[in-house]
Amino acid sequence: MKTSILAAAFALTATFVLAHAKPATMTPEDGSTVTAPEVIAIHFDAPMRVTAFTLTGPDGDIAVTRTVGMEPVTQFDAAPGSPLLPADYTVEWRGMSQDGHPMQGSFAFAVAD
Ligand SMILES: [Cu+2]
Repeated sequence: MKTSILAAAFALTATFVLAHAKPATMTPEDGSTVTAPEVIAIHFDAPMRVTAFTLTGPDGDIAVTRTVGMEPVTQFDAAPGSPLLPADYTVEWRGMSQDGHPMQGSFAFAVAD
């Protein structure tokens, strides 16, 4: 009995220490209208291994260059392969938090005329 209580206490502590990372800010901000961004960024509150990043525009997926690989980072940047024309865009990402939890999110922005 005592052992299982200790195990439960340890599990709770571990969960607290290794809380999963989540996005703190995104650039461009979700729902914003901006001039064509040179970099799309996600700032995480703790290191995140970003396993997938997709930028979608009116004609489908747009090639981006990641400035980081698969290492866990708090600042993820990706640059569109060509200037973004005025339109609506969506970003979808997937990642692995350092506590082992898979995470995902999306946000959208518009490039103004
Ligand atoms: Cu978690």
